[in-house]
Parts: sequence; structure tokens; C-alpha cells
Amino acid sequence: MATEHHKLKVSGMSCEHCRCRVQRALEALPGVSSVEVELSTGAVDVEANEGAVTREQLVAEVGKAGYPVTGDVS
Ligand SMILES: [Cu+2]
Repeated sequence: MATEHHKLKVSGMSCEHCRCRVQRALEALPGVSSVEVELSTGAVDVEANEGAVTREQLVAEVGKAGYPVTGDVS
């Protein structure tokens, strides 16, 4: 199955705990195969099955975990 990457810029992550929260929240979504979070820049790269998740869903999950998404990373 084809995969796609969603890249988000998340603000407010300040430590390993934050990084872990965001990573776990996104990995819990069905169809998500891997999540990479770069703490220093707030860059989040979500790999998911094509069409499995929308950007809006990802933004909502990150928001529920307590962090605002401030934009896209290309
Ligand atoms: Cu933290």
C-alpha cells in the first residue's frame, strides 16, 4: 500500500516528555506507520497509509495532546 507523509510544525514541545506525548498520540491513529518528532525545531513527520488520515485529524490529535500546530514543514 502506498504511503504518504504529513509534515507539521508543532510549537511548545520543550522536552523529551513533550516529544513522546506527541509521538504517541499520532502513532495511535489507525493507518499511521511511523512518526518522527524533532524536538529542536518542532518538525513532525507522520508516515501513514495513503488517505488514512487527514491533516485536520493530525492537527486535532496534537491539539488534544496539548500542543498547537503552527504550520506546515515542507
Ligand atoms: Cu516537555
